[in-house]
Amino acid sequence: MSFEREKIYITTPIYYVNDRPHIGHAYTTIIADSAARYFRLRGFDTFFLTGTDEHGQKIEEAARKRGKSPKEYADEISAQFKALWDEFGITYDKFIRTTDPDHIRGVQRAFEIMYEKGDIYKGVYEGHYCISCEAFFPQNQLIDKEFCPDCGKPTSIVKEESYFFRLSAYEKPLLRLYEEREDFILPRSKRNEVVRFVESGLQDLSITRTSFDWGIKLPPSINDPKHVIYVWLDALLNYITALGFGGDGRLMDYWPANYHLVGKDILRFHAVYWPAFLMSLELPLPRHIATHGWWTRNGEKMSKSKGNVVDPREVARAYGLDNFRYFLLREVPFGQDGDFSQRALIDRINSDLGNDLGNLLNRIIGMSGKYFDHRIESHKVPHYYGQELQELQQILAPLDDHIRQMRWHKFLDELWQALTLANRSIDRYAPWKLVKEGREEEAMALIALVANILARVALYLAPVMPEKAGQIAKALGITIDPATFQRLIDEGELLEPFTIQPIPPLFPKIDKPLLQEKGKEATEPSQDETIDIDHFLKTQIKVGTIVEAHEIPKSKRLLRLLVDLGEERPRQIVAGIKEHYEPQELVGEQVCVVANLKPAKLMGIVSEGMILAAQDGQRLSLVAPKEMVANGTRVR
Ligand code: ME8
Repeated sequence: MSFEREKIYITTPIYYVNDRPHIGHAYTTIIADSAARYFRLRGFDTFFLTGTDEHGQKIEEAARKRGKSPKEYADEISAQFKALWDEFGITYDKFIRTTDPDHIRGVQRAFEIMYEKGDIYKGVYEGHYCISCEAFFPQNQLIDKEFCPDCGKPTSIVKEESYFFRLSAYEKPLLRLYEEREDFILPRSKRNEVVRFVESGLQDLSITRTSFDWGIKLPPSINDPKHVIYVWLDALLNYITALGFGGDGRLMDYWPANYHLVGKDILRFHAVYWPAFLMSLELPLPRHIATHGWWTRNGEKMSKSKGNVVDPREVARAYGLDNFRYFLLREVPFGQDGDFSQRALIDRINSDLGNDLGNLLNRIIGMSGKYFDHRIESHKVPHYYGQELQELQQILAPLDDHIRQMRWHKFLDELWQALTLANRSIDRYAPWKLVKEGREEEAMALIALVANILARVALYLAPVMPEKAGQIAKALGITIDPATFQRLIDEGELLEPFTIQPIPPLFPKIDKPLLQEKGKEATEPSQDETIDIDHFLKTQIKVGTIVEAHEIPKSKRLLRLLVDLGEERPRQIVAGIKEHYEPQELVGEQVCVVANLKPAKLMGIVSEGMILAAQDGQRLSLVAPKEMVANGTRVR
C-alpha cells in the first residue's frame, strides 16, 4: 500500500469536556501522535489535529450542576486536556474547540449546503435520547424498552420539532463504500459490525434540538432560532472546519484525512454518519477509520463512579512517559480491549525495555570501550555477518505496513525480533572469545552489526518513544531525522565510522508498583453520574455503639475505636477524628459504620470498617441515627 501524495492528515476524537482526561483519552492521543511522528519521520507533510467537543445537553447539564456557565466550564476542562497533551509533548498541529468562531461558521455553512441540496428537511422527532451518548435510539433498539444499548443508562423520551438529515438515502452508497474499500475501517475485523448495522436499515437522523440552548444555531439564511445543531453533526465537522472549511479553506489540501483514530464506542458515528455527511457535502471520504478497543480495570470499564479511572499523568510521571507510551501500544492488539495493571506495565519495562533493549545497548557500550576504545567501523559487517544483515532486512520489511494499518502491537513485536537477532548474535559469536583468539576484526564487525541494528531500532522506535530513541541515537552518533531514516533504512547504508558514547542505563529495573492503588475515597461518583440501587445496596452501613476509644501513639489524626455492631465481638476501627473529638466523649455514642469495607492497616493497626462523618470545611460531625437503635441495624 502506498500513499500517492505527500500529505498526511491524522485526527483524534475531540473529547467531551464533561470529564477529566484519563488513560483512554491518552491512549487514542498517543497512538495518533505516534502515527504523526512516524509520517513526519518518513518525510510526509503531516497535519495532526486534536481538540475538545464542547456543546450539547451533557455539557450544559454538567456545567449547571457545578454552578457554572457552559462556556466557563468548557474553558476549564478544555484547558486541562490541552495542558496534559502539552505535558506529554503531543505534537498536534492544531487544538480545535467547537466553541471556536471559525468552527461555528464552518458548521453553519455545512448545514446550509446540505439544506440547499435537499438533504435536510423539517419534521418532528419522537423517540428516545441518551444524554450520556448524545444519541437517538428507536424504541426497538433499547434494552428493556428504556435503557441505552450503548452505555446502559436510562434514556429520556423526546418529542420535539427537528430538522432531519436524509441518512436513509445514503444506505446504498455506504454499503458500496464498505464493499469497495476493505480497509476503510481498521482493523478489518470491525467492518462487519458496521455493515450489519447499515444493512438493517438506516432511518433519517434528527440533527437539531430545541429543548436546550447550548449548541450552534442554524445558519442565518434558515432563520429558525429555536434550534441548535445536534452535537454529533457539530463535532464531526471539526475534522474539516479545522482545515478552514466554510472559511478561508487554507488547509483543505490536507483533506481527506488518512486516519481518524477513534475508540470503538464511536465507530458508528465515524463509519456511518460521517461519510454520509461528507457525501452530502460532496467531499472526498477519509481513508481509514482506525478503531481501538477499551482499556478496562480488572475487567471492568473505567468510570468515575467505579473509582477505577487511571490517571495518565500519574502513570507517566511515576513510570516515565516513553515507557508508558510503549506499554500502551505494545500491550494490547489494536482494536481489542486491554486491562491496565501496574504489574503488566512493570513487566514490559523490565523485560522488553530493560533486558532486550537497554542491556543490549549497555553490552555494546561496554565491549566497544573495552576492546576498541569506543571507536567502531562497519565496513566488515557484510563480509562476516551478511546472513544477519539479510535477516534484519526481512524483519524490517513489513514494519511500515504494520504502522499504516495501525497494527502497533505487531509492529513493536516484530521490531523486537531485530533485538532478538542482535542479542542472539552476541551470544552465538561471543566477541570476548573472538578477541581472545586474536580475531579482532570479526569482533569489531559484530559490535558494528549490533550497533547498526540498534540504530534501526532507534529510528523505528522514535515515533513511539521519542526521548529514549533519541538517547540511543546519541550513543550511536546518529540523529533521528528523515534523511537518516532514508539512508539507513530505505537505502540500507551502514553506519559511518563512529564512536559509541557511554550513556546512563535507559531502563532502570522497577521492583514494585510505584503508585498506590486508589483508596476508596476515589470512588465518589461525579455529580453528573448516578448509580443504581443495587450499587448502593452493596455498601453495608450499620449502626453501632462505640465501646472503647484510644489514642494512637504518634498519630495526630487517628483514634482507635472499638465499635459494637451486634456481632460476636466489637470491631476495631481506626478513624481520622482525633482533632475533633476527645476519646472519652465518644464512648457510649452511636455511630454509622460502613461494615463491609475490606480491612486496611492504618499506622500498623487493622481497621475493620469506616465511621461516617459529615465534613463541613474544617468542622467534622459524626453521623448517627436520630434515636438509639439496636446495634447492627442496617442503614438504607
Ligand atoms: O465520544 N479506553 O468524546 P469522549 C479506550 N466527543 N479509549 C477510551 C476510553 C477507554 N476506557 N474512554 C475514552 C466523544 N476513550 C465525542 C467524540 S469526535 C467527532 C466526538 C477514548 O470524551 C476513545 O478514543 O467520550 C473514545 O472514542 C473517546 O475517548 C471518547 O471520548
